[in-house]
Amino acid sequence: MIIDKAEIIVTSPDRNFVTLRITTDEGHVGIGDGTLNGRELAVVAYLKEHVAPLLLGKDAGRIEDIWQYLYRGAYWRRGPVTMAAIAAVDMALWDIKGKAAGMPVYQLLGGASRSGLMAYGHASGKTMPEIFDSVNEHLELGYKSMRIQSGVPGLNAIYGIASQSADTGDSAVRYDHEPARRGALPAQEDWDTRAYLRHIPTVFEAVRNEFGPELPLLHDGHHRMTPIQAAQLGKSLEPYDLFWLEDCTPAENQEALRLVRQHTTTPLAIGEIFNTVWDYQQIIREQLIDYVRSAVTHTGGISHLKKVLDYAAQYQIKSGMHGPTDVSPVGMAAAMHLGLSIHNFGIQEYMQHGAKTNAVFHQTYTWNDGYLHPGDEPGLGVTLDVDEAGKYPYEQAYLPFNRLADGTVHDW
Ligand code: KDG
Ligand code: MG
Repeated sequence: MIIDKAEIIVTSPDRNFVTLRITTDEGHVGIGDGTLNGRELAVVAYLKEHVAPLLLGKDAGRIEDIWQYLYRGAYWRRGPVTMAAIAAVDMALWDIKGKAAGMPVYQLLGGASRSGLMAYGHASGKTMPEIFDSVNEHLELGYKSMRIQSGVPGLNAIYGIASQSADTGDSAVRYDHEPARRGALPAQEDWDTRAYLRHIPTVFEAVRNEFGPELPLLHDGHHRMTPIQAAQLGKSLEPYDLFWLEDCTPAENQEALRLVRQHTTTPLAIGEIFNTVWDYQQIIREQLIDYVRSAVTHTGGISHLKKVLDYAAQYQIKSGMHGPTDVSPVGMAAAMHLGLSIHNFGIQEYMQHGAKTNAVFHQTYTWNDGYLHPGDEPGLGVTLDVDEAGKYPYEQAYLPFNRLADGTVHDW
């Protein structure tokens, strides 16, 4: 199984996706996701200029050795661009290994530890009636747990609120708050943490009153609070029994979470912008979080994220893998194979892709009654329709950014 081709395909059906396609001399083809939202072409250049030439002639079966060669051999380690590029290679090689073995990847990882993966969706709205409509819509879509993001009085545009309803039935519209095409410059949003801290507990109180105590509810703070503000929010949300509070602080300062933990029993989820086990070293060892948020796509692939999750398992910390629409169907499938096989699976984020994306990436994973399953096709179970992909050239797109009322740039 010698690698004789490594191609990078960029396509923008509903948003930009970067896919690596590896072909072996025996004709096996594997694909991997290297999409880094808003910085896609940096990964494309890293793969094209610095990785693809190194893969040619290598034995595709030596996944761990190739991983170490790309990570240690570069000298410059870690970081989102490097780790997304390595992730794309790793996923493509697992895809090939599964196809060569005639087995789905989860079988190669030890087999299924459960029959399906509980997944949460994104309910949101500017007002309470809009939020209730969105929760009802997600219940109809089969979701059994939900993230709730709310508008804040006085703020015009903030993270996580869809600007249109999903009346068309297409998820690309439902989730257009996860930016795909914002033009040549990033959109500006506004922020006021005190207004947010006052408003959010009233939202969860209303949702609990309307939908009852059982529905697992999640919330994303999107890195905006200081440790003491995060502690305050976690404490004020305790009566509403959250499944998790996500990214309450910008967690590259890992020890900040000690303070949050001292004050609240609301479970914490962190890590969608982390790339390696080293980013988690302290917060796992000191049990400062409850869920690991990394995506396979941004954390060096299946091989590396499995190591992070095995480490987390020693501390009863579970997976909560990132699954926004900027993780391609290939990255989502990889997450599902990993989630099905590990013992410490917690929950999977699942924002459904739009119709155009689904026509480019043919999927065999399934969504039934609130549970995902990666399917039983050999490999990852996703194929890329190159002709369809070719209809949608790359379009420049940026994530938005935040300013406070006085003009200061704040974490987004
Ligand atoms: O590219 C950034 C998005 O993936 C991120 O903003 C989504 O926070 C997010 C989430 O929890 O899905
Ligand atoms: Mg998040």
